[in-house]
Amino acid sequence: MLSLQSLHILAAAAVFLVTCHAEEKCAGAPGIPGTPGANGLPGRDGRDGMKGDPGPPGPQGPPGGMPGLPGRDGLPGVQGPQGEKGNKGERGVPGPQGLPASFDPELQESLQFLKHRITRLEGVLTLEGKITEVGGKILATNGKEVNFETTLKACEHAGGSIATPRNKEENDAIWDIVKQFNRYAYLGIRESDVPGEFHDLDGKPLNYTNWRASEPNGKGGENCVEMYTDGGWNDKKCNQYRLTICEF
Ligand SMILES: [Ca+2]
Repeated sequence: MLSLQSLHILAAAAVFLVTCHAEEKCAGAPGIPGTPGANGLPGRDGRDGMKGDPGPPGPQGPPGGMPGLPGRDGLPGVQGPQGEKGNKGERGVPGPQGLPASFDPELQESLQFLKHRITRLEGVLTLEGKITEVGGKILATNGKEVNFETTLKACEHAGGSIATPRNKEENDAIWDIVKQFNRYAYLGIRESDVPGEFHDLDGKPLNYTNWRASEPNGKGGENCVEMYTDGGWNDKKCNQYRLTICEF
């Protein structure tokens, strides 16, 4: 039993269907919405986010807790002062043996060159009266007058020793310098523990002497020896100022 209203709807629908057939395209009537579908699978995880700022330091732990890990090394300190010089090392192993000097032409040439130069230098110094050669010795003065101890030091400092005549030839050579400067000079001779007995500075007895008449006469009171301007010797106190003459 269709109601009147339903008939109207069917009639409209029929007209509509006819029109539809005529145009061969139909706009369907909106259907009834279906039921919602089931939930899909969960999506994949997203990428990691950026690292956050460090958090504030935590509160201090209770007293008596375990010590923390050691901190990092600090900056290097200022350089300390230089240490003391160490002990001298042991002597090294000797190197390989070289050619004998007589077989080494280069060395021989150098020696000849040096010999030539030294001979010329000695000639100049002798000519100017700076040195006197006698036997194997070279005698020289700096022209200064000082006491005995200072004479010893001055000669040693120059690489030599105080003039000590071992024979008449050497005594004459020293005498030449004494005459040239017209000053007395101390010799490398001293009185021994026995008064009146003199020896050289090594403590050896004298093989040559040239005492003046009635010298030595100090009897233990004059421990040094000076050369007069006549070349003779006199025992004398060591604190006088005498011409420095050294031998090399
Ligand atoms: Ca005397």
